[in-house]
Amino acid sequence: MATKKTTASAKKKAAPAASFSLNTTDFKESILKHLHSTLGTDENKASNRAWAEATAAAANDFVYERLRQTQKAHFEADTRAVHYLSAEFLMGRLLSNNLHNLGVFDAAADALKDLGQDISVILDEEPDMALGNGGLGRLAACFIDSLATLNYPAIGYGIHYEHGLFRQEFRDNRQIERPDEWREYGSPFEICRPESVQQVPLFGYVETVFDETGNMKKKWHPGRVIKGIPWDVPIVGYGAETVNILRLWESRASDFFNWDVFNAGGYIDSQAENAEAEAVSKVLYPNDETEAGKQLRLIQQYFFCACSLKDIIRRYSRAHGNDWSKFSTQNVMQLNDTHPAVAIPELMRLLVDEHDLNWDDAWTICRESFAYTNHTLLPEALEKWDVSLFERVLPRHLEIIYEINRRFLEDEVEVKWPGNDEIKAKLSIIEEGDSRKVRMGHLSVVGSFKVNGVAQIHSELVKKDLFPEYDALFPGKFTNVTNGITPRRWLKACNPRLSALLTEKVGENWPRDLELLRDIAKYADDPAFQKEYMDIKLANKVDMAATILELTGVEVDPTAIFDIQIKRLHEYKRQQMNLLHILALYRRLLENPDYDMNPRVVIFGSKAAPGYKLAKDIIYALNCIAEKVNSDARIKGKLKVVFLPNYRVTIAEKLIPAADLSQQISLAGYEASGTGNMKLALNGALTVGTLDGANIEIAEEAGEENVCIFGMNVDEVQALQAQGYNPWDYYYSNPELKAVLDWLDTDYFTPGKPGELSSIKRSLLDGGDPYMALADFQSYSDAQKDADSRYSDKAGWARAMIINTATMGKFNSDRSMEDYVRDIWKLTKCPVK
Ligand code: CBF
Repeated sequence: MATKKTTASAKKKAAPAASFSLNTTDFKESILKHLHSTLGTDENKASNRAWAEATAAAANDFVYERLRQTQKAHFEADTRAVHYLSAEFLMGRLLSNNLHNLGVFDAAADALKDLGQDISVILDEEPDMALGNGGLGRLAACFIDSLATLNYPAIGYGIHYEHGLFRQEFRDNRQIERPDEWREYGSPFEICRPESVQQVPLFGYVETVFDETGNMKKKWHPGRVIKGIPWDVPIVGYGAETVNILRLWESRASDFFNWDVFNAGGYIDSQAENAEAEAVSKVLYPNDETEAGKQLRLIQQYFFCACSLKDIIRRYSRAHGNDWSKFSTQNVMQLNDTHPAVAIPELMRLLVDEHDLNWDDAWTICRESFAYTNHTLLPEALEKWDVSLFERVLPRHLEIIYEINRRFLEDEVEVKWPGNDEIKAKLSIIEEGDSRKVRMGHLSVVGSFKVNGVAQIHSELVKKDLFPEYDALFPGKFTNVTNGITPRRWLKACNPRLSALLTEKVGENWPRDLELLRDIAKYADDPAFQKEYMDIKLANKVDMAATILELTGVEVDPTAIFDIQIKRLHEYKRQQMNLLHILALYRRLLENPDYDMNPRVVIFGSKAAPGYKLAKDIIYALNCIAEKVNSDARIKGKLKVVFLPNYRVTIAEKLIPAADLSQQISLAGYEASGTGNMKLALNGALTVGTLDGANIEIAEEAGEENVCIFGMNVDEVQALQAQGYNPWDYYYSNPELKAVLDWLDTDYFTPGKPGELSSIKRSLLDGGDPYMALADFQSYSDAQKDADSRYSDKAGWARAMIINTATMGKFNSDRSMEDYVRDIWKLTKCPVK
């Protein structure tokens, strides 16, 4: 375990009280008042949903008041603010989170109890707000929670998708996708702001015109204009001093166009136009790090960036009129991946074409205002748009990008590397070839003042492998900010038993200052504390076992090892390697029913992108294997496999407190950071992981002896790739591996249908095993064996879990925010009285 940092006990102090108080009686009255006057119903007939909405409304009385105070304070102080532009915000449920952050969860629970209601049933009414795919969207949600908690002026900007990430069902063991209906009956957590509607131009052509002084100007004649309607979701900081907003844009047909068409007798046409406009914010693209080269996606990206920038400019102009000299001191825009990169040419267009700034001044403002976070090195996820598509949808932006690129190549690249066309081709924002493309990653680097990766190793690889020439050209532009998670949601709210124990030991301020938990390390060898800690883990596992039974019909033993892999399904995350290990265990048990291992439940939660065939095959295979293994009496229940349907934030909140092992088994160099790894370790699980992403930093914090590290490191992976990797070598040299791979070709798991699982074997052998699962298999299997024997040592295991909880302070998203503030955003806090 790392020894450092201030002693926790020195910092022990009471959490700042919320700036209001609400006791059980007041809360009860408020819920009843809202049940009657907001929902128009009565306690004798109210549905669970009505109770939930009345509870939300009672909380909102405080949220809105704090929101008003916050906005007033920000306006009066006129301080610099960060605008977090993100195509995804994976918020999960809001009611429980808001009650916790307001400090009134217990009062609400007691009030509901007095009214004959169970708060857990009421909270279960709320659908997840799943406006994101996975890590990137959930990170954005944690960050805005932390920004509000730390009293920083910040706005999240995104898209108000009508349908978030699809609902996953299993039919005959296969994933099927159903639409998500998170706001079918509206949502009490958002406020429509029609007064801030924006118009968004699209398509059309560009005309060259001359103004009265003879200066040449460009005039864009859009072919269509759609409307962006803002919905504000209040973001309640912990302690509820600051309430910031997340502003999400919904698309609608512009009244002007629609009305014209309608008046001209084209009722059907006007409906079609409505539908087309509304399609823009209709659905979240269900991709995670896979390419989605669709016109609609480019329009989505432009739509929310255009609305957000106009909104930012509107707010700026209210205080500064037409004086642009302070724009970049007042505003910073963070690009969450390349999805909002089109904001760069859009700001140039607004400044040059609409506000008459000259190019150089506008470009200086742009470059001082944007910063970019890279979240992946996977080439397929680094967006590129066909020039022809850009030209059709955003003709003026393409011209601007060409001009940015021309100046960049001539004034910067040529100066640094005179006459070097090879480097110019590499750094050009436009990729030449059969179909020319706009490289959004390049645009983001060129147009930003800082670029950061999301874990130390990832940020190094961004510099070394992804953008080495840019790093040489722009010294100091590239930096690292390791990701984080909010301890409010991911420990305090989701694991109330452990939270209570921690509060008892280190005081109530740890949800803000997670480093305080270091203090519990001193109890790591204390048998009484170990018992308390492990009793809590067991109670959480008992709850989880009930949820598993309810969701899948599978009965599991809560004393077994709960071995959990929860994340999107992708070959680089290597669920297929976990699958091979399950088969190896099963085979060992069949060969020897007394095979020495602790009972184990392997639990998966994961969605596959609907078009990602192999990922869906892996889900199918795991479900088929689960069916067989779970019903095989010969292995005496020593191994169970569970795939929970429709994995989402709410399921994660139940699983994470119950985990013993956290599977973080990506091929080294491919997982930028991971954040599930942080949540699981904070709740005590031991990481079975590769030296990839934030796993490395988790091992540094917890100490190598408290994690199970295996597999090749990045250098070894790159060396093997360079030397020429041949998966068949591993197949022929490892009999167990060969046997489990061959098993996939039989009909053992798919009776009467041999070959149904063969695509997995094929991808690992004929397909070249791009993520080297076979190369790491033996080392993975050894690490799992090591984890199993450690589990048998009850005191040693408890100690390791306690140390994991104690040492995850670094991964508080408040720390990430302070890093961004110090190194990139340069914000000052704006406390709200
Ligand atoms: O940085 C947040 C997360 O982003 C991803 O999910 C992404 O979408 N690129 C990465 O895959 C994660 O490693 C990372 O933690």
